[in-house]
Amino acid sequence: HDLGVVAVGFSGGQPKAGVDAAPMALIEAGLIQQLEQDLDMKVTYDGQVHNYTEKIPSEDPTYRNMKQPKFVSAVTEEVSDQVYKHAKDGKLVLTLGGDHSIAIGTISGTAKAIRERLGRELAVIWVDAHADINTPETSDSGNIHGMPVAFLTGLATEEREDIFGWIKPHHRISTKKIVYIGLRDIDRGEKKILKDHGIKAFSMHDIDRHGIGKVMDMALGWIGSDTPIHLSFDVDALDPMWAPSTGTPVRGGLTLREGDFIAECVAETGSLIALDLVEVNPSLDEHGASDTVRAGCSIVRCALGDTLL
Ligand code: DIR
Ligand code: MN
Ligand code: MN
Ligand code: MN
Repeated sequence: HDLGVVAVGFSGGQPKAGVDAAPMALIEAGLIQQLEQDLDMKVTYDGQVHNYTEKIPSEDPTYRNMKQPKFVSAVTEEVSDQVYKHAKDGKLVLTLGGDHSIAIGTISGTAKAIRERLGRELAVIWVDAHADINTPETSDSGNIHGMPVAFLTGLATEEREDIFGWIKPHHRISTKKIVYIGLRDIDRGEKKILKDHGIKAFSMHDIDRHGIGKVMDMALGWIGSDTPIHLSFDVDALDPMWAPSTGTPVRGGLTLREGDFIAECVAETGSLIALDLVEVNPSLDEHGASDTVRAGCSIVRCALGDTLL
C-alpha cells in the first residue's frame, strides 16, 4: 500500500506546550520503519516535522471566543492542502499530530479529495474521550481543539477567510456520517448538539454494556460497507493508565487492547483512506512518555493492517 505521512508539530489549538513534539517522538520510536518493514508499505514522507512558524500572525486576538483563531486557521488550511495532495494521488494518509484542531485540516483535505476522486462522501470515526463538537459559542474554554467537528460539519461557520472562512462545502462532512467511540467527557452544549442532530455516538457506557466487539459492529454498520473512512484517533480515548501523556486525560477510558481492536476492525473493512493520531504530549509524564508513544505506535500499526496472527 502507498502511504503519505504528514507530521504536524502544532499545539496552538490548546494551551499546553509539548504536543508539538509528538510526531518526532513517534518517528524516533521507529514508527515509519515499522510501517515500511513489518507492513511492507511504500511510505512518502518529506522528512520534516512541520511547525508552521511562518504562519504565526503578527497579532491574533481572541475572536468569537476562539483562542489564536488566525494561527489555527492558517495551519489547518495548510494541513488540508498537504493531506489533499496525498489523498488525491490515491495514497492512504497518516497524519501525526499535534493537537486535535489539526483534524480541521486533515478531514477537510480528505473530504475534498474523495469527492473529486470517487464522487463519494466520507465517513469519519472519531475515537476520543471528548466530542470536540463545541461551536465557538458553546465552548467554555475557547480552545479550538474542542471545536473541529463543529467546523467540519458546518455547525460552526465563519465568513472571515483568515478565520476558517476558507472551509467550503466540498471540505465538509455530514453529521450523519460521523460516529464517535469512547466518549466520557462531554460539555452540556455538546450534548445538546449531539442530540439535536441525531449524531451516532458510542460512549464508554455503551462499551461497558455491549462490549467493544458489538460496538464496532454497530459503528461500522451505521457507516455501511464500501464507504471511505477517515479514522481520527485522539490518544486520550485510552485510559490514562495506558496513555497518561496527553493534555486532557479522563479516567475510565479504553484499554490498550480496546484501542488496538477499534483500529484493527477499521483496517479489516479495507475502506480506510486516512488516519490521524493526535494529542500525544511527550512532556506530560513524570515517568517519560514511552507508554503513550508506544500505545500511539501500536494504534497506527493496527489501523494500517498489522494483525496478531
Ligand atoms: C472541552 C475539552 N470539551 C473543550 N475538550 C478536549 O475545551 O471544549 N478535547 N479536551 O480534546
Ligand atoms: Mn480530541
Ligand atoms: Mn480528547
Ligand atoms: Mn483533548
